[in-house]
Amino acid sequence: ETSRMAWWSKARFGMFIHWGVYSVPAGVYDGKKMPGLGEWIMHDGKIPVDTYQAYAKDFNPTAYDPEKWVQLAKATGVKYIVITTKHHDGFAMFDSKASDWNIVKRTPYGKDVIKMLADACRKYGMKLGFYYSQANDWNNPGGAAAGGHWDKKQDGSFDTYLDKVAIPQIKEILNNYGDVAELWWDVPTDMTKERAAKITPLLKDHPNIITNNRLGGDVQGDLETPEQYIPATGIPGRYWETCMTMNDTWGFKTYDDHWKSSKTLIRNLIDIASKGGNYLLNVGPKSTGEFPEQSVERLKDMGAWMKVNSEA
Ligand code: JFZ
Repeated sequence: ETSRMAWWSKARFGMFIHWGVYSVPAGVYDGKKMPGLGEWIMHDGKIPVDTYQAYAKDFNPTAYDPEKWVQLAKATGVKYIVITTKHHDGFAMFDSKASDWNIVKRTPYGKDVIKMLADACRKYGMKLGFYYSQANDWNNPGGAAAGGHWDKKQDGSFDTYLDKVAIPQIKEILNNYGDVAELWWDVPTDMTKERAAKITPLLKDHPNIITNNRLGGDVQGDLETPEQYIPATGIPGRYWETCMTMNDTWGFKTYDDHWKSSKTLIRNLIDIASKGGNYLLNVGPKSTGEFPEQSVERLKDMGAWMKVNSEA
């Protein structure tokens, strides 16, 4: 138990990456700047399934260079990366046999960006974890939607969705990309104990994976996940990881200019480290495959601070 968590408790600094089809509308629907999170645009705009799925045709991240991402993460002092393999829009960023709603089948790009990132991480000795939205899925029929469905195409049985889409996809991400450092479940809408109990056994052949506390059905996991804040006195007796955005959104929005300063981000890292937690700091890449320049600038500033302050 302790040794399994050893690398993680020393890591202190991780990079969260929220990337998906939502980087195409990038916060704008029907000519309107949508309030709220970039990756929630389909839900918040009640965008019909067919309309949303058409965005995938414009998702062509030809500038995606995962080695560049990993090298920047390394230079920043980041010890692990956690990327969205599937967010609530249900879009698989990997080659999935369980659903056609994936990057290989539905985009002009046609490549498995998770595989490419996993290869780059292996090459540079970066640990890689996967975010997977196990319950909310607004495109695969039967998937949960916080607040309910808005399009008939979403209708179906949640249990069938779990059996036919979520569970097979969890097996895919666990088995097809090498070692998975961390599994990041999110938003357990409709997840009962019985349903969660179908998922936990999938991890038994992967004893080193670290899991967060958002699977649902009272499963505690290894990590608490304070979101967008730093617990005043840490979380005694539990491992914890504060996840935080650099501006106000996780998924890219063209016009979100509410960036935290590099100084604030460095101070957050120090504050979290001093309280025994990890900082999972988010980047929301553009649909081109590039990090926003404001994120790059902040990561470079953090890297410069890390370098100066790690010299003996
Ligand atoms: C979730 C997602 O809905 C969101 O899009 C993003 O991926 C974020 C990291 O996680 O949002 C949450 C989940 C839990 C809380 C708040 C927002 N919470 O427990 O306070």
